[in-house]
Amino acid sequence: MSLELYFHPLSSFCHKALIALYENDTPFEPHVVDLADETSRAAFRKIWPIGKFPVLRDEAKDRTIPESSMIIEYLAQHYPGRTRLVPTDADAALQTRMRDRFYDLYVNVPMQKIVTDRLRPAGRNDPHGVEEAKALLQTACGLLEEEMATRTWATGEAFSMADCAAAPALFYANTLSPFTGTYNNLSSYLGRLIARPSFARVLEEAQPYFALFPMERKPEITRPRSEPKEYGEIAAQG
Ligand SMILES: N[C@@H](CCC(=O)N[C@@H](CS)C(=O)NCC(=O)O)C(=O)O
Repeated sequence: MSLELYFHPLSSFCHKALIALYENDTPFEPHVVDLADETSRAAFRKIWPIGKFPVLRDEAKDRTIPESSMIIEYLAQHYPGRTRLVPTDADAALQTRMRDRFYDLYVNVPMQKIVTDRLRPAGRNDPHGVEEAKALLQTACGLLEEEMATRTWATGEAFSMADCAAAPALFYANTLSPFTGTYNNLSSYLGRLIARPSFARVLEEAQPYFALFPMERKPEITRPRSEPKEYGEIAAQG
């Protein structure tokens, strides 16, 4: 097996890469990185000194690929499958990359800021930064809510890299402030993402780790009961 993925099952950016791998049943060797463990962290930093995951290692081509979007671009180029993660048409590819950037920078990053602030040592929190992140997240969700009124997937009717980015970002954002009632189109889109077998598998594998998630309320996956477009909402348990 030539591909290895360094990741953590709770990490939203790692979910994004895992969805892409599972979409095309791309074989890879998983390496779970435990940043709390000195040996695991040091071994990972030898592979990628920046220390952020996911990182893909391709032994056959002797390539190390960091950054979730670059990993998906690399897979689309070198290990394509039935789901075309990046369209071949240049304009469609641009739309996909734009949506990928939007979900990463304006949904995932502010969501992470809000969540990771809870992990900071007492007295070292950043309330101003968290307020800014909350405002950015609301603006982004408002724009996406309008956009998703007429789309099945992030860029239209075909599942792509942009949906790999959207799934974990929206999943965790919904645990901070549930979409139902406020962002109904986004809520339905999230339901479709959760019903997608690739993301359902990622969430199932993350389930044992949710106890470590620094939330007041832990996320729980509610499976679609009949019509995937309408169900699949996330409930939060107290
Ligand atoms: N731009 C990067 C972001 C990666 C990222 O922020 N990963 C987080 C986990 S979701 C991480 O490695 N956190 C550990 C740390 O910052 O020490 C990507 O798209 O892969």
